[in-house]
Amino acid sequence: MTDFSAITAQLADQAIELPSWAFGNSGTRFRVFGQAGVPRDPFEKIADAAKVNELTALAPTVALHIPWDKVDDYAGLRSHAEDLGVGLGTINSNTFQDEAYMLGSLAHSDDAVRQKAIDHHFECIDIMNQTGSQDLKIWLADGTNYPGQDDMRGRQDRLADSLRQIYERIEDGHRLVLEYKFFEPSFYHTDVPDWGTSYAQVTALGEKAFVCLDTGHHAPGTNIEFIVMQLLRLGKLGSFDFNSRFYADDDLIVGAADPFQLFRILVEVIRGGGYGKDSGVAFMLDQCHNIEKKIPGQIRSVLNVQEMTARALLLDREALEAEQRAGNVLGAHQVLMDAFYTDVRPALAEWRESRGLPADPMKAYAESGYQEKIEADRVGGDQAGWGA
Ligand code: PSV
Ligand code: MN
Repeated sequence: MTDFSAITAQLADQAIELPSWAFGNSGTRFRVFGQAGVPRDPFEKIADAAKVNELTALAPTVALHIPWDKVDDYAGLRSHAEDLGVGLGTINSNTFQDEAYMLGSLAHSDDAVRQKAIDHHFECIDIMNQTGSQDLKIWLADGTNYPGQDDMRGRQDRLADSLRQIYERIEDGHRLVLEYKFFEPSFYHTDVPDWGTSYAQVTALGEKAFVCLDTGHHAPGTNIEFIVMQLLRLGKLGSFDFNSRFYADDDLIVGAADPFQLFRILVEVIRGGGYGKDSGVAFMLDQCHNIEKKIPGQIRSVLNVQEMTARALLLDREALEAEQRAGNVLGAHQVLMDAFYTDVRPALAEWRESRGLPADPMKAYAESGYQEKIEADRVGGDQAGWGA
C-alpha cells in the first residue's frame, strides 16, 4: 500500500466547486421545507460557501445558476467572493423554468423560443466574462413525454445548430460543458440522455467543448466508472456534478449512498489523468439539502470526496498491474479492495491540523457559532430557493 505521506501533495491540490443553490431552500415536488438562516441573495450564498472553504480548504470556487443568481453588479459579487477567499466558478444556464420552454429550449421547433434560449446563453457568456468563470454548463430539460409528440431527429439537428451558435461565442480559455441526464422532466425521450449523445454534440463543436457527468443522471446499475474511463480516454471529460442517488436524480450527499462507487469513479479519474489542477476535469457538487442543514451538508460532501480520493490515491497501482498481468483475478481484486477498506480519516485529521485547519471540520462548524449567527441575522427578506 502507498504511504499516506506520499499522497499529501496531491491531496493539497484538491478543489471542489460548490453549487450556490445548495445553500438555498430546496425540496421535492411535494414540499419545500424552509430553514432558518438561509441566504436571501447570492452574496449570502457565497458567504456560506466561503465558510465551507475556510474550514476545509477544499472548496475554492462557487458555481452560479442564472437567473437564480442574477445581480446588478457582477464585479461587486466577484470582489465580495475574493474578499472571503473564494472565486466564482461555472455559470449554469437555466432553460427549464420559463413558461416559454414547456416544449423545449435549444431543440424547440419554434425558432422564436429557440432564439430566446440561445440569447439566454449569450447572456451567461457575458456574465462569465465579468465573473472570471471558465465554464458555461448547459443542462437541458428538453425532450418529449409521448411517442410521436415531436420529431426526435429534427430536435437533435436543431440542438446541434443552437449549440454551434453558442459555442461560437465561447472565448479562448473558456469552455462549454454539456450535461446529460437519462430522464426527467421528460419521460419518453430526452434530447441529451446519455454520454454518447453529449460526446457526439460536443465533438462536433470543437476543442473548447466537453461532457459534464452528473453522477445522479444514470439508470440504476450503470457502470459510471466505465463512462469516466471512456471520456478520459477520448479527452472529453470536462467536469463532474457529484451527488448520490438511490433511485433517480436524488441529489443527496456525495458518497452517502454508495461510497464504493465514488471510490471506483475516483480510481478511474486518477488512472485516466483526470485528477489535479492541470487535468482539465472540474470537480463540482450538484446537490440540495432538503432535510439537513445546508452548510454542514456541504462540509460533509467535500470531506466525503476527499476521503475517497485519498483511498483511491493510496491504491498500489504497480501491485495491481502485476496481478492483472498475471491473470490473478482475486489477487487484483484484493489490491483494489485493500485501498478501499483503508480508513484514512485519522491520517486526514492529523494532516489537516498540520496545515492549520480543524482536524474535524464538522465539529469545528458546529462549534463556530456561524449557524446561530446566520439564523439570528437573516431575518426578513426573501429566502433563496429552487426557482429564486
Ligand atoms: C439537472 O437535474 C441538474 O443536475 C443540472 O445540473 C442543473 O443545473 C442542476 O440540476 C440544478 O437544477
Ligand atoms: Mn447536475
